[in-house]
Amino acid sequence: MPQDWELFLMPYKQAVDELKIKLRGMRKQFQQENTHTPIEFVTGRVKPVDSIVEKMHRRQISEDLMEQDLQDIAGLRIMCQFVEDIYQVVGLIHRRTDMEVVEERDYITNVKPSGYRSYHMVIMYPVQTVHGEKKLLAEIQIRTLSMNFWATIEHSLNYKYQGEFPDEINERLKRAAEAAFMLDQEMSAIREEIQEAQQLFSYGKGQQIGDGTIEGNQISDQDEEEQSK
Ligand code: 0O2
Ligand code: 0O2
Repeated sequence: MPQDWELFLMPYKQAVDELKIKLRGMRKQFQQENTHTPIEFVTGRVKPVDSIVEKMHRRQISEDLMEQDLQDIAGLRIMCQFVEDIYQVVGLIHRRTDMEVVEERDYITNVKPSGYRSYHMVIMYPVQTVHGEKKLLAEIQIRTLSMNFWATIEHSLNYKYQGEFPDEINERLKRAAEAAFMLDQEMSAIREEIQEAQQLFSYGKGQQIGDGTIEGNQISDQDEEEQSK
């Protein structure tokens, strides 16, 4: 195991910070162009040391294979409004030249037995360090707000039951996963209507008025801050 975890994780932290800025920048660009943004918000984290050690034991990963086999030491999450947005984001990531997609897992088409849905991409990302370039793996999970709601709750229940849910909870979680996906499908069915309304709303917020001040600017700044979290 690394003697100095903080030092070992430094490039991973740098990767998460850089990727958060880049992915949030994509959202900003769509907003600036006044087109529907497929990215609602972005989060990221470096896997805590105890989780790294636990996963290595559980999956019997040796230390020399840690960086290659633990693909989510650097983890990013992109939340979208619609399922269609997920696939747009996947396309956008493929087209970038500053990261290379090395693996993809579509748990939307291939739903996990738990009911989990998300699109996972593993990328090779180069960070610049004082010792030169270091290429490392990062995992990007792309999901709708509804999928995120389900995954967050199921994940927190996991802490309580350590993956061994009582049958009734298991069944209810599966039903909840299907209900969450039905919500996604209903929203997709009226997507154009929703996007039209959102465009009108965001256009109204940034209107210039006579004296050059920006009407609704305060609300828009606050909103922007919330959304970028
Ligand atoms: P836990 O145990 O889930 O509570 P910012 O200041 O906004 O730039 P900040 O505060 O560093 O960023 O964090 P950010 O980006 O808002 O998100 C951190 C949280 O995102 C984490 O919380 C995770 O819940 C979640 N997260 C984001 N990406 C991933 C991922 O790929 N995998 C996992 N497992 N979680 C992710 P905590 O407090 O670290 O953990
Ligand atoms: P964290 O940081 O606690 O979220 P595995 O062998 O299953 O651990 P694998 O095969 O490398 O992992 O990757 P997979 O299954 O593509 O993705 C694992 C990550 O996806 C998990 O991270 C979760 O963040 C998320 N995930 C996968 N399945 C589920 C699920 O059933 N429920 C929830 N809530 N999340 C899921 P970790 O390793 O659990 O770490």
